[in-house]
This record gives sequence, structure tokens and C-alpha cells, in this order.
Amino acid sequence: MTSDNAAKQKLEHFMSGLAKRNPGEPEFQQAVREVAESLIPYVLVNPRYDEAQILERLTEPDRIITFRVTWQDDTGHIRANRAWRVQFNNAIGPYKGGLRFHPTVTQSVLKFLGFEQIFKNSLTGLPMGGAKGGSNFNPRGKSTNEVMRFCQAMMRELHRHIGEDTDVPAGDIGVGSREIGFLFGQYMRLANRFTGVLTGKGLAFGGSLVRVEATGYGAVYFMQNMLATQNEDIAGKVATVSGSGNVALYCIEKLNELGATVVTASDSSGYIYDPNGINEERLAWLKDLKEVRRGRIREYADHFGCDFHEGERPWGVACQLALPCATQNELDANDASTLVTNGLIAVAEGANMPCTLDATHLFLNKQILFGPGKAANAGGVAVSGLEQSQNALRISWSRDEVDGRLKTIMRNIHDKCREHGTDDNGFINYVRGANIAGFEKVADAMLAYGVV
Ligand code: NDP
Ligand code: 2IT
Repeated sequence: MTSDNAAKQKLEHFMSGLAKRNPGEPEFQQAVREVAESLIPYVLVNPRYDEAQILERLTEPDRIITFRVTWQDDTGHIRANRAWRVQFNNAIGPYKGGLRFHPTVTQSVLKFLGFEQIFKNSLTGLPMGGAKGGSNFNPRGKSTNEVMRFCQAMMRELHRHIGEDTDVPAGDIGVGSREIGFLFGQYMRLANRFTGVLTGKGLAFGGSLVRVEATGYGAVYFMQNMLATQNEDIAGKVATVSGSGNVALYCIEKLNELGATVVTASDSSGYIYDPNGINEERLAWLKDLKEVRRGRIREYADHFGCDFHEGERPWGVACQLALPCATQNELDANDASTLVTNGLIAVAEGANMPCTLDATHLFLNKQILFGPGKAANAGGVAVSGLEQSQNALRISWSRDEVDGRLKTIMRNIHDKCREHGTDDNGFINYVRGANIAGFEKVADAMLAYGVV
């Protein structure tokens, strides 16, 4: 049997076992398959990992805490939601990862996110394990008081399971600085401790400069590093961005600063196409719409007189750079093919797993520069790690200090991907590179611990 065939057979055997153990969890199975495609050939030539069953152990969370959150809405009705914290792996540091509030949140979604987080956090070079949490609570249409009551009710249970040396949550979809403030305030009351138990905090109470911008900026820094390998640059390129939340807004900001023209943004109702670009002034308006007024993207099109495409995603628009920054599986193989036909040269995943596995394969087969989320969007959790360091030291670094460290971390991640992902023909497969580089450190720590 050739080594290729042996790897294929082992992959299918491994995935069929995983599917049996995790029925009805398509997102989790998808995330594991993407990683296993890279890692199985690698463990076959590094049998110490296979003998210690590292892949099998890595794909089973350390624990999942699931609980009811009961709260009262503004009309006095009692509401019940379900919440989780998936503590996936703490081999290289305390559990770390965001909290997501969205009606589509399921255990499968949080397991995929927690699993990816293990590799992402390892790639940052900082001592952070992998976790994710959240709730099927829908923040849309809720008053600030309702959101506050929900966050307080959630923390009534969550506080027992987290701690600065145990598990440090942060934001994700539907959880921004407002929610982190409510969660942190409640943690302090319950634990009577002021400590860095959450990241993404406000600057007045232990937050780090540049954390708000970090994921979006980091994705663009990663894009810059990928383009440099082909003597290309961001200046003068047309970019499509999806989403208009935390990641998308600061991705657009950095792309503008570096001279790209960003022609799209979206939310779950559709996308806007602004052919002249979402310039600085328009971005300021969009930030106010999304961060302050919590409005819909359609209002941008109404205000600036450009096109709104209801119920559609932006991948039909011609561009050289694509940065999906909204949610998982928002870019499929048809979209990927259209993008390539229209002149795409590079993709940086600002969101987690925004490209389907078929789309990812298509990009790699066409030798497009493709930065997978666990590498390209690691800037957010990296600056969270820097927030933890500042909290532990009881100091605050300047904006330039944090941004400088972020740039260095993104360059290092890029270089690790290149080291582990370069094909014989020179093409850099960042997916394989990120998976192997992220895996090595965690797997070596697990080997050192013996059978635990
Ligand atoms: P936000 O809640 O700030 O924004 C999310 C954006 O995505 C909104 O525009 C939202 O539109 C859109 N969106 C959410 N769900 C869907 C859906 N099911 N279909 C279509 N559009 C959707 O979240 P973030 O910007 O923080 O997160 C975006 C992505 O980036 C996620 O994949 C997240 O996991 C990832 N990420 C976030 C990090 C962070 O630091 N925040 C770090 C690394 C990755 P609408 O308002 O209509 O729902
Ligand atoms: O997906 C992610 O990396 C995040 N949502 C950020 C996690 C964090 O702990 O800052």
C-alpha cells in the first residue's frame, strides 16, 4: 500500500469512529476532518503521536458543562435558555476562548469552535488551552437591560467553572465589550475578586488597548504576510469583506489604511456593494450603525445610495482579496469557483470556518493563497493573551506596544505555517502548515504528561 493510500484509509477509519461517537454534530465533524486530513499523514511518519493516541484524545473534550439560564424579560415573562462551556484541552495553558450568543448555537458549533481554538491558541506561541462557550440566547431585539439580566444569570452558573488560571472566556458573535462588562461585573460580585477572568474588558477595568481591533487587524497582517511571499501588496487591491461586526469592521479599517478598496460588507439579511469603497468616513458611519445604533446593513445602502442585495452573500463581486468575517460555512465551493474566475489571489478567514471544506479544497487546488481561520484570525485571542499578561503584571501597555506585539505574533504564525506547509513545488499550503504547527506543541505537552 502506498503511504497516500494508508493515510486515506486511516482518515476514513478515524472519521467514521468520530462520526459514531458524535452523531448529529456536522460542524464538529467538519472541523475535525479538516485537521485530520493534515495530521494523519503526519502522525503516520511520527508514530510516537499515534502510539499515544494523541488524535483520539485531542478530539474528545476534557469536559462540557451545560446548564440552564433563567432570566426575566422586560415584560416580566420568565425565559429559559441553554448554555455551555466546552473545555477542550488545557495541555499548554488555562482554557481560553470566546462566548457566542446566537440562536444557531448548539453543542456541535461550540465543539467545532473549541477544537479549532486548541490549534489557534497554540499557534500564537502564548500559553493558552482551547475552549469555547455560549448560549442559544438571541440578543437581536433585546433591550440592554434584558441583555444585562441574561449575562448576570449566565454568570451565576459559569463563575464556578472559570478563573484566571483555569479558564478565561472572552467575546465572539453576539458578545462584545458591553456583554463582557456585564459578565465581569457579575463575576466580581459573586467571587469578590478583581482578577483577569475574562478578556475583552473595557479599558477602565483591565482591558487591553487594541483588543477591539485585534482580530480584524491581525487578519489583514496575515494577508500582508501571505502576499509578500509573492511580492504582492495590499495597496491598490479590491477586497470583499463579509459581516459588519467586530471582526469585519476592523478588517475594513486596516485594509483602508493599507490602500485597498473594500467594496462589500454584509449582515445576515444581505450585503451592500459600494464600488468606490467603504472609505474612512463611510466606515465611521457604519461603525456607529453597528456598534452604537445596532442597526441593519441595508441602512448603509439607503444612506449612501448604493446597492443592497437582500439575502445574498458578497462572493459574486469581483475582487483580488476576499476576507469572510461573518460566520461558519458562509462561502461554499460555487462561491469559491466564482471568486477564482473573477481574479481572486488571496483569502484570509477572519471568521471561524467560513469556507466549507469543498471551498477550501478548491482554493488549495487552484493554488490561491489561503489563510485558514485558526491562523488568520488568531490576532484576537493573541491580544486576549496579552491582556492576561498585563492583568497578571498589573500594568497596561501602550497602543504601539500591543500593536507591535500583534504584528510580530501574526508574522510568526505565518512563518510557522510556511515552515510546515510548503509543498515540493513551493506552494504554501497554510491549512496543513497551521494544523501541523499548532498540533506539535500541544501533542508534545500531552506526551510529556504520560497517560492522563
Ligand atoms: P459580531 O457579533 O460582532 O458580528 C457578526 C457578524 O456576522 C454580523 O455582521 C452578523 O450579522 C453576521 N452573522 C452572524 N451570524 C450569521 C449568520 N448565521 N449568517 C449570516 N451572517 C451572520 O461577531 P464577530 O465579528 O466577533 O465574529 C465574526 C466571526 O469571527 C465569527 O466566526 C467568530 O467566531 C470569529 N472570530 C471572532 C473573534 C473576536 O475576537 N470577536 C476572534 C476570532 C474569530 P447579524 O448582525 O445580522 O447577525
Ligand atoms: O474565536 C476566537 O478566537 C475568539 N472569539 C476570541 C477568543 C478570545 O479568547 O479572545
